[in-house]
Amino acid sequence: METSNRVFSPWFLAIAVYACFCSMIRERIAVESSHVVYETLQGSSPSSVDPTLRTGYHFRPPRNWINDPNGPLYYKDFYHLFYQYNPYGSVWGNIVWGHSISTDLINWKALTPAIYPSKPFDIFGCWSGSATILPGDKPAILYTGIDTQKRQVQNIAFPANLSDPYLREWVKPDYNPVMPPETGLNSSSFRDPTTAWYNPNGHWTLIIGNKRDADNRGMALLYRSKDFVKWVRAKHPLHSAKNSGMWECPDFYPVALRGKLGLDTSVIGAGVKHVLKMSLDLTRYDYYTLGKYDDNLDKYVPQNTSLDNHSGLRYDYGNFYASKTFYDPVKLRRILWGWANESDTPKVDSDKGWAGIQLIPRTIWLHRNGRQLLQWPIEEFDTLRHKHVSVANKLAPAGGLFEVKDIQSNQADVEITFDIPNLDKAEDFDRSYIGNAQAFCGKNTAETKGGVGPFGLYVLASSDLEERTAVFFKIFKNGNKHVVLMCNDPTRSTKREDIYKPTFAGFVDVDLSKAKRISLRTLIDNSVVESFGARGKTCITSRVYPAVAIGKDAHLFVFNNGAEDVKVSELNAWEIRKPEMNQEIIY
Ligand code: DQQ
Repeated sequence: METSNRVFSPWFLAIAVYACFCSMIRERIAVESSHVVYETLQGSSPSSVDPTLRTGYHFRPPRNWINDPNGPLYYKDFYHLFYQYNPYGSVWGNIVWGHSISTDLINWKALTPAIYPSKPFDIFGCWSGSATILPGDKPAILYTGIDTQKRQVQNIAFPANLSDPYLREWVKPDYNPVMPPETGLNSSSFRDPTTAWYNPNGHWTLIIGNKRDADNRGMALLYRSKDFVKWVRAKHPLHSAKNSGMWECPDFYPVALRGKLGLDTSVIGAGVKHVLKMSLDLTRYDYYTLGKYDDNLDKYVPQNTSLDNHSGLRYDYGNFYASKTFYDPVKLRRILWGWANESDTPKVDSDKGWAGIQLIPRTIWLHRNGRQLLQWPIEEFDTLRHKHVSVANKLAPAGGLFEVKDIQSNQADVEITFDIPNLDKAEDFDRSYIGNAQAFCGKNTAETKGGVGPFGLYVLASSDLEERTAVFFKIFKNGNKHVVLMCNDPTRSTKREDIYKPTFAGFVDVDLSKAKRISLRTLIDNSVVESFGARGKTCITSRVYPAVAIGKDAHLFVFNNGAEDVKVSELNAWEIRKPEMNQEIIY
């Protein structure tokens, strides 16, 4: 099979040309398809991990490689997170389900792997999957196994002991696989079962990611079961889109039309919309549509404001992939977990002894405009805030910048609101970039002088600003409306030249004619920059590896390279404490 440490490689060019994603080729130098095995780097971990650029407060195991979050669930007072894990190295391979527990989703204790190859139906790997809580508070996991014939098959596992709140041991019945690839299905593009929902017509329903080779059609295959053991594929997929390639890690869930409360995955009815997310292997981004689920036909139709292609909405416009949500029955919210890969070379990852993190869990809900989702770090994250500085009503003059001092900003949380008193100097937006923010920001960097903006933050910056990662906004006119872009520019994030430094960007759906202000929250954690624009409307994550701006030598600046002054009406920044992060393993 395939593997990868880096998501990005020359393979992408060939694949993308084939798929006619020509504009993307310009944006992303290279994207590597999943599952490339670096044989020489397996089992070559150093004796201790290199702490220099390692994240402090993002989810990670004690050492080695991780990828997709799997089967998040809540059971008997504990949150559980499983994840794709290589016990033998810091590149992809030998995949098992790592397992950790928490009472607050921020402090984690590591357990031994929950699901690992041990049977003919998963002997070559235990790949991604999801948990469903069955009636009587009984968790079940469905996951993809790689069987003796290297086929992708879907298996079920149950806790060995329901009175163990840690759910340490899982049993895989011998009647597995419960969903083998039937004749006609490509057994190497058949994976990642979702959480099941209960259809009022009397059956459990779930989807599995798939690709039909004939027209490169990505699909969400639909399966039904009355007893959760015998599963039958429906004639039609829940949804599909031609030329979209393999749909990895699909997710399907309801959101309330109003308010922030989340809904159990089985909620269906008039007061909800549904979200269908797929992780496109071709581009390595997570896309979603909002739409209507018809439970009689088991069909999903995206609403007309949701583009059902690679120009559509993304959870995050940066390094964020293979995400999964779950319903938190304690705080009645839906929580999103996403994986951020490294952007360093596999050899360096291997030498460091670690690779991959899960991003800060985000509460996710529908914006009242019904057109998009909003995301915000879970409230528990704020308990890690300590030393604090604030700035109020300070000018960021055209062409100027100022430093935010008195906190150590290599592990920090920064919230800032920019007031833009005058939009007259906003330039006309080049309409050829409509739908392609990333290409625009790739050309127009943080240094490109503009009318209104670029303004924003330089994070993980050296004192002389030779190294810096810019997170910023730029505002344009389009007729009598404004176009707002949010960009993450890592091109000067490090002096090292062997690192992949893609510029990421998204549009921000805000109406500046009402309130001429825009907010930004950025979580900085040594080698990750995770940003939330306009209270979670547009999110961008990137991985950066400074050579100088490390630890105490990392600085934080507010800059404005536009021709118009902007005002920082409010800035609050906190140092972030290190939580308990999987230090000790509980057996
Ligand atoms: N990662 C898993 C697959 C999934 C991919 C293997 C997505 O199940 O499709 O580690 O990153």
